[in-house]
Amino acid sequence: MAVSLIEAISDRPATDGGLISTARIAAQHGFDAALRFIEEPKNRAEVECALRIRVVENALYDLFGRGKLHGTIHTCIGQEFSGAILGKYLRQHDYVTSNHRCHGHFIGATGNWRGLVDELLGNQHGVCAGIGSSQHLWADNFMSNGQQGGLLPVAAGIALDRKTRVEGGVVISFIGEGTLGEGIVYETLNLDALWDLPHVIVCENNFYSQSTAQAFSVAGTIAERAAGFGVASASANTWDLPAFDRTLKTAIDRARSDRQPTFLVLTTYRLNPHSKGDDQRDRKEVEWFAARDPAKLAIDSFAHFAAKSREFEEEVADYVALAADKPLLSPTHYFPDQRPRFEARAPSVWTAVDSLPGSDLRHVQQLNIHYRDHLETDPNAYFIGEDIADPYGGAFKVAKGLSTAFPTRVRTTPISEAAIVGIGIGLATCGHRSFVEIMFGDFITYAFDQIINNASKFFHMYNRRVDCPIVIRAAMGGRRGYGPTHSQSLERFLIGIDNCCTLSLNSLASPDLQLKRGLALPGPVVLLENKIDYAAKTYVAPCGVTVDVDDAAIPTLRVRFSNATPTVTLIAYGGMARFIADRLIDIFEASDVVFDLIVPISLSPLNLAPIIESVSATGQLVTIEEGPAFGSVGAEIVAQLQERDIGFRARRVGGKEAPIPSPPHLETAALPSIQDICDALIALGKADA
Ligand SMILES: Cc1ncc(C[n+]2csc(CCOP(=O)(O)OP(=O)(O)O)c2C)c(N)n1
Ligand SMILES: [Mg+2]
Repeated sequence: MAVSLIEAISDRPATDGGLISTARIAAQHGFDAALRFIEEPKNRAEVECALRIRVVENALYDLFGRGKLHGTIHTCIGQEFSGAILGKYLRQHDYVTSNHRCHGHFIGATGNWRGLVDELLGNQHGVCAGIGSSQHLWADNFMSNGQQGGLLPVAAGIALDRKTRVEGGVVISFIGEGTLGEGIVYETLNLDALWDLPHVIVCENNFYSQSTAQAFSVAGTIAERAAGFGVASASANTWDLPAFDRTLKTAIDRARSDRQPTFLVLTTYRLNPHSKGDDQRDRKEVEWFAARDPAKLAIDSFAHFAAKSREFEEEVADYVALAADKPLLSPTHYFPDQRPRFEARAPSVWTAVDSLPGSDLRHVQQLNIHYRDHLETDPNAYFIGEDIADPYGGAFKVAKGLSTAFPTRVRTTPISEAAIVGIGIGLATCGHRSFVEIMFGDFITYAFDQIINNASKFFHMYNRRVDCPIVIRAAMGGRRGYGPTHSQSLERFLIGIDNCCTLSLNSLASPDLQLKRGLALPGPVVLLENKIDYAAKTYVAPCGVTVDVDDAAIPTLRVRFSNATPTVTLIAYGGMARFIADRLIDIFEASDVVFDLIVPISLSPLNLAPIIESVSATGQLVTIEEGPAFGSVGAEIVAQLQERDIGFRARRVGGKEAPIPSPPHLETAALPSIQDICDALIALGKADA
């Protein structure tokens, strides 16, 4: 069904915001002004930049149409002046983030059109060696990614860095009007305003979101969205170029000098399809705007620009011919070292934990001291989260005293898990180790886009040049009666995230010992603390039981009976580890089985060495975790051991596949019990017989 602006708007008269008139009036009136801008000698560089963008986009579109580009592209034909004028106001430390329609912004910001062409042709000279292609660019303080709105909080994090570390540095982010449907836009606006961030968000309103006319995707008015947050909003369009030039300058100046955000709504129109072959717009409507195309105006009206355009066409065509023969990135360069930092090593060297410095403080106090030390020794580190400011100090008090000691770097935030993780990611890409607290682990789900599409992907997709040392801390686990949305253990979802380390702390040893080198990792870390463990003091092994730690960078702990040979390996982590350790004797007495309890701290990647060592000796394995066994850490361990052809038999014990209920008797029934563990041990024994 063809949906034109006119048809769309006639359906929605109350909310059309005068769409057709806005666009048409902007184009009609602005067109004269465009001429004034174009003929001004001082604007020559910007006009030429717009023509360069046009020529490159035409070339790419042509290649795409002929099947010479892999994947997809979104050209900005008709919208070029947006990127072209941007370049005029950028300074060395400024940063630009963009979206799927990023080519014009990239060329405007960096001038590196050759690197862009190489990138889209997929060769190794591309700005990211051809890995990300059209939508995933990183170079010279420019970053684009393909999920709508997902880079906005990252940009806000970079803006926080620019505000505190870089005199006058600002961040400019581009989104489309269709992206106004994403909640992350509003989380970011809120934080931009609360923290006075030097962040200019340019919302390019081209009236369509893929195939959907604005009347079907945007309610109310666009500019007033920002006003509600107290963020200055401004309007401009890509026809009245002098006004856009002034408006953009004012917005960037406000960020640079006053350290204030601006939301700039830029009315524009794309003349090409969204991507290719996906244009259902009324042709008359497109033609109407094509007749008012400022780039064409420059070419048609000025011999200089016509000549320039031809010159660019030749230059770009020559370059495309050259680029087509350039070498492609080899798979061995892209995949040389899957999980290089955590290679399984054997045999493990074990040390008794009680021979190492211990602590009789509660786990929460030990964590507090641990993070305080981090903030003290690393003046660039940030610690952010909901309700963490003093005197409250966080829901579980891990942050107690930190905001008083480090008031600029320890920041309490609104309830915006996605945005605060995004801000932590932005800070991390600028070299700040950032700790972001998720009050209840269940709510890390809000931040999944940030973790999966940003933090975990940056390093590889930007060709190994963007590290993201964020630590996302979350209070995980049940047994406190908090009920279905505050008790779940989400490890099985987290371990599936590539290039992201999932660590699970326990109270069998001090956090310092468990994290001795863990937080120096260059990539993102999800660090799970356990709600039950917070109140516990470090485990003291009963007589005849020892706790050992191995020598891996992220260690594994082992609890074992001193004078007996284990016949089964138990594996548990997080709060479950302490739950079992506190009941070792009960389990032994009920099952009559001598076992090793192996407690990994890194769940992903898994260090298999100590597990292999134990299971090779026992031949029997029981994994125990609070989350259901389906698709779990236990499932992964069993699969990996199986692939190593160790003869063993296994059982997995996990929680019920149901929301965790609040009443104690039901919650207890939902989570693994000592009886469940004994049953698994006995079942293994029976299978052996
Ligand atoms: C989170 C997310 N949902 C869906 C998509 C698929 N998608 C790519 S572009 C696009 C339309 C974006 O519209 P708008 O923000 O107006 O930008 P424009 O394409 O008009 O420049 C959609 C739905 C996506 N990339 N990200
Ligand atoms: Mg749009």
